[in-house]
Amino acid sequence: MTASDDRRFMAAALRLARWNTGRTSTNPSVACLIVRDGLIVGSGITAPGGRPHAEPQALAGAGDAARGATAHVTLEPCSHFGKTPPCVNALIAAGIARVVIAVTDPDERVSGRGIAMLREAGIAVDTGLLENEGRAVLAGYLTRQVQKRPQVILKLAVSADGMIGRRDHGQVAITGPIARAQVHALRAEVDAILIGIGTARADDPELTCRLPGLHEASPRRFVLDRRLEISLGSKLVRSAREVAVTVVGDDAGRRAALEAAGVEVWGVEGISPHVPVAKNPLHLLLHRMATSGISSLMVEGGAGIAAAFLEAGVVDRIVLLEGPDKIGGDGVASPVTRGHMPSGFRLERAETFGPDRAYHYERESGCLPG
Ligand code: AOF
Ligand code: ZN
Repeated sequence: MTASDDRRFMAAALRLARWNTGRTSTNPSVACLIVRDGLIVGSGITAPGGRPHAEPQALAGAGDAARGATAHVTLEPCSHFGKTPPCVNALIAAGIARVVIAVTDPDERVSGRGIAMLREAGIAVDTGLLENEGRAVLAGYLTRQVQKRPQVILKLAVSADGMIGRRDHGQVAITGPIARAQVHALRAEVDAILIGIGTARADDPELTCRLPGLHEASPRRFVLDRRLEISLGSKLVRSAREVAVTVVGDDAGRRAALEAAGVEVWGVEGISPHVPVAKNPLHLLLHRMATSGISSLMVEGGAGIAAAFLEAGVVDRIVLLEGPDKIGGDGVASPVTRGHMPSGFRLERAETFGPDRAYHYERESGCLPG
């Protein structure tokens, strides 16, 4: 097989891996293609929920054709007995001759051992193929493993004059239905979504994924609400038993009522009004999210919240949606516009959704932890 064939199959594996992004719990969504004589004879993606892993599914599809074949895997195959036996053992037992890997696994139970075990068994291993692309696909998992916090994606929708809404107004439509559907697709890909109490109050949002068939992929919803002021009648609280809601704040009296409604309450130290505000409480919150298995977080609400995350230096990506209409004098200015982008972010791509545009920025360093 030529180097360009290797790239082509790895690119295909990376596209496949995106399929289950956001649906594999704490496990990364990994893809594996078994290729023999230039043909794909088996393929697998980490199953929703995280298991089985990609490799045994691909090997099962390939059957006897796996003997002497090449496995293209987006992440180093696992070497540990976890909830499933090591994928490395399965690859060896199936008689795979060569393994091509995009990204090595930072999980300390695996990290390098997967590759070493394959080589010890006489299998040729090539690593680092399309590594940067692989890191982008695995960004949530890698950020949680290495930085002990979720990958943070800041999403803002701004009017043509750089406003995110109208003062003392409910939801203002800034973008059209095509862009909105794209935002829902993004929601399906992340583990959690966060807004502030101001947005919860003004917009009464649901924050679920409402694309057909993807409701189950809705992210866990977080509201920063120091004094637990969220209304028990809000859509968020009323739907808490269907899609999880966590309110971050502290008030002994309100806590019980929220918990009775099925809401989880996190009194993160430093975010509580009773504790002096720590240097940066957002770091504590993100650490707690990572410990709870959250690998990716979309921050969707409020100019103040957006500014706080940017100030804390924890934003990895910015998705800026821009509508064609102006809001004018009573608008709430966005902390981020195309003309006013925080330093250190570069435009990665732009898309057109009907009358709207979407600009994707990524942090120049640190977004793809190494
Ligand atoms: C693979 N193939 O498709 C995935 C892998 O809890 P466990 O036992 O399922 O193990 C979780 C770890 O497995 C996770 O941290 C990562 O190292 C690896 N994920 N490995 O060989 C896969 N999803
Ligand atoms: Zn595995």
